[in-house]
Amino acid sequence: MLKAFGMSLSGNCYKVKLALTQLELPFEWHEVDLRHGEHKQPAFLRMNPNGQIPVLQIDEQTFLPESNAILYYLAHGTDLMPQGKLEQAQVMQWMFFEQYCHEPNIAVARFIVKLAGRPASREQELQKCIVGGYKALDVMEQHLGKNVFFVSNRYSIADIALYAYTHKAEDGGISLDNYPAIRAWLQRVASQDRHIAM
Ligand SMILES: N[C@@H](CCC(=O)N[C@@H](CS)C(=O)NCC(=O)O)C(=O)O
Repeated sequence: MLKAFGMSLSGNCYKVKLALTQLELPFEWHEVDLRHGEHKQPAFLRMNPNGQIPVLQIDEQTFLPESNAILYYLAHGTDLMPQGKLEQAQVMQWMFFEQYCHEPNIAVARFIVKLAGRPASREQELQKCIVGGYKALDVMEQHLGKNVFFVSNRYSIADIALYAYTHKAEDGGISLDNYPAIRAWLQRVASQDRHIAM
């Protein structure tokens, strides 16, 4: 049985739970206590030396960290991953975009506001994340104005990766009011079979 180590408040961990659920894969969920530093203890570092969640345990010896690598592993050979070489590369394109341009802004803004209580010492960083977050949303809006999903107009792990923090963007003070195509896409994602809320 697959085991997923994560925290329910985390969008990166939600990606994994959503894909496991939609693929109807049996799994055990292990909630990791980040507040007490469980992810920096030797037992956790043996699974992920980088000390971050999520981690997927595949067998006794095999641990896979990095949310988008886990999505790739789970989706391989399923309807959540397109068949063609170019389409698979486009899935990677959007998942790299998510990790480099989207998550570091939208997830971090959410963390600063919602989880860290918006300390004055992080206000400058927050404003930078908000600017970067809107820039990422502009790119998504442009694409979703012409496409119903990110790749081949079919729901895939690219949508799961980008949905996780986009649908919580307002937690970090990033408004979706000016993004009608993104809002319509969020609804399409939420209406997929076996969708679960974060
Ligand atoms: N690139 C990683 C990022 C994972 C990540 O940022 N995890 C956060 C929770 S969402 C974490 O473990 N933070 C604790 C830390 O970095 O010490 C992924 O996509 O899985």
